[in-house]
Amino acid sequence: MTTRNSVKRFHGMALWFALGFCAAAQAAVDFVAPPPAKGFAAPPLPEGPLYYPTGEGHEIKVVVVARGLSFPYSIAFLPDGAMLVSEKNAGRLRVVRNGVLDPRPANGIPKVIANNFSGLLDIELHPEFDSNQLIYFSYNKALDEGTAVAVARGRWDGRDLQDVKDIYVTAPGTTAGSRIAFGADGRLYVTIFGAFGNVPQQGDVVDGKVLRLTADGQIPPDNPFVGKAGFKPEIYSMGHRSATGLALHERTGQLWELEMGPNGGDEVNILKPGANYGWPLVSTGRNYAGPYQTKAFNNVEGMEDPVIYWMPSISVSGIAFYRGDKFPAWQNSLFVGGMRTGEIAGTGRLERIHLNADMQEIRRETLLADLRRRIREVAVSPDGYIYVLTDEADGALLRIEPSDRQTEKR
Ligand SMILES: [Ca+2]
Repeated sequence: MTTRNSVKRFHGMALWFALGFCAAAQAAVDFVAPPPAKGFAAPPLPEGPLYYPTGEGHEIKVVVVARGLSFPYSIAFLPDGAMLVSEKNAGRLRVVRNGVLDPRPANGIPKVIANNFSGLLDIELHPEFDSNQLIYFSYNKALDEGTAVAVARGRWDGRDLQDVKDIYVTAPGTTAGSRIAFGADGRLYVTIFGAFGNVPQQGDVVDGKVLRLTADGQIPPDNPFVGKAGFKPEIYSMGHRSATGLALHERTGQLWELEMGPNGGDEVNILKPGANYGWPLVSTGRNYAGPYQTKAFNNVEGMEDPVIYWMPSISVSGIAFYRGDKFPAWQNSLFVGGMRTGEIAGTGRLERIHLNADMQEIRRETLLADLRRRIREVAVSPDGYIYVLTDEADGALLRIEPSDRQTEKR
């Protein structure tokens, strides 16, 4: 069952009930989403740079590095300064060298199954890439019995991926999205989306979970559910809706998880072994038809509360901590991409969350909202620039730099 089909089926059910053919009409009301807003069209991206003021007082410059990317999803930085970009729907791995997009996609990506949430997804370098050249990626693949989420790795030869093989494949029957990241412990963390039904609370399926694997795709013996009846041993944490982002905070070693709620209830969580993050039993958000998802917002026994949340939703996508020398006022800020705010198209943005030394939110600001684009990914390069991807058929790679023009002091 694909997520897209599920949505269609809910709409079909709603129509059927609304027409009065079923005595259980009341039960279907929750699935009747109101008609969507018209939203905002995106103006063309200019040839030249854009300049913006920011809440901390410094001006930034935004440059279009590459265009024509097909629904780009993630970014990885190579030590030689090149960048890798995954194109979700096209299932291609693209390379940007010296600020120029190579027209030739890299070889080595297997055939992917693409829809709203699936395709070629996240890319990560092995922590010891310098010595082993290993690159990991997650994608959706067709098995004989149905579609699955897979994590694969290959060796980067400077142009292409060699010796690509799957190191982990879910059971068939899902087209869920995924993000991957290496933790401070050298383990590979894998998110599997789980927006529909109660699957995030079921220990015998991986949907709606964060998984923890060795770099070879095996199950570490110290995983929290190893040997526990009714639980898959690869599960690290549960109760996640759609975990669209993972970011390692280098100073603390914490892994921060970004999670998309429905109409409200987008969350940032700090991952802990064996913890339950609540979905669909606890949420700060409303569902798409309007009612609150749950009575309980927080402080529920046995459930972890988010450290940051959004109500209404900004449709969260990528997540990254800032570290580097280009934006001193943004040191340790958390950046989160948003694709749509408050259920209105054309309202994507980049959010910056200012954290104190204890990693608590003290203020936040919205950036890039006037681009009117869905921001799919945010990533900080080793040299301290911030890159974002726009989620479009003609998607763009943008770079945020310190301003280089003389302006009047405000
Ligand atoms: Ca939660």
